[in-house]
Amino acid sequence: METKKAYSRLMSLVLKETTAYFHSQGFSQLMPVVLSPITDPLGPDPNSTVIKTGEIEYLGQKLTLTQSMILHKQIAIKQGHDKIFIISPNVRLEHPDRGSSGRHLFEFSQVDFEIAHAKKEDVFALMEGFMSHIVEQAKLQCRDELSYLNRHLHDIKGPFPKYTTHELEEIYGEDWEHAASMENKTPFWAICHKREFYDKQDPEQPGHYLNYDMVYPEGFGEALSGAEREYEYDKIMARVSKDQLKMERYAPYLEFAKQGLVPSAGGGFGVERLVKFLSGAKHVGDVQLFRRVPGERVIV
Ligand code: ASN
Repeated sequence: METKKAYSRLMSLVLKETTAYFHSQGFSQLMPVVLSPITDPLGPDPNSTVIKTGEIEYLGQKLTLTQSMILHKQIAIKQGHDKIFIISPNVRLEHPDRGSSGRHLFEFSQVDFEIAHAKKEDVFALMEGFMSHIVEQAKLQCRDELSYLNRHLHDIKGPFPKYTTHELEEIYGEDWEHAASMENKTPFWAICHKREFYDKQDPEQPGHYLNYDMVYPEGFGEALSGAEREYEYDKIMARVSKDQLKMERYAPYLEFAKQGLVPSAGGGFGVERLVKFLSGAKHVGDVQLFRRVPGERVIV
């Protein structure tokens, strides 16, 4: 068996079983958006190394390449959808230095989902069930591929441990992600990150956020990021202005927000990073048939 083929078989399994799992939980699958006047600002975030947002001009309109579908997810929920997921291509033009992290791509796909009126605990339960399902199915349906790749996967069962980022910083220092991921034997949740304006601030503890990352064990690092969302217009406007974002870049989204968004929670996880975890690949680019690694020239 070719190594590339083993990765592709695992990728195919992930796409099939992700779709099956989210359908089994009552989600509708939506089509992705690739070009839009609005996209996720991805910051301000001190850890972000996106050097610019991809943009094209078409018939006099400036359209950005999707960095994530978060804003469209909130608009879809406002339009009456209650549980949605999208396998969404994202373009993030990362600094070439990120090529050596083993975890960054400038073009990848994420499974982006959102649930109306949900809380973070609903997302925890959904994803804990998902992780246990996907590992079980990989072991069952891709036994030959895993054995060829010499990858031994442990069964996964929720609930996962939960730590605040403040606790993690105290134990491991500011760069806690890698050390904590190395030390844990199961995926875990890291709660409360200072992040984009759409992640809800805890009304009872200003300066704290109702958001979360799911982190893989064994040093595989961040798997998912998500949050309960800001949905009240005044709060969104205050956050957008605090982040010094250009209001006009978000005008169509802010117009929807003015008419009233619906409370929701959700998240997104990278498909390639999940395949990297399942296969034990060294670099996330290895699991892509057509590599998109920051700093490497694109062949095809
Ligand atoms: N998909 C993430 C979310 O739902 C956002 C992101 O990818 N930046 O919060």
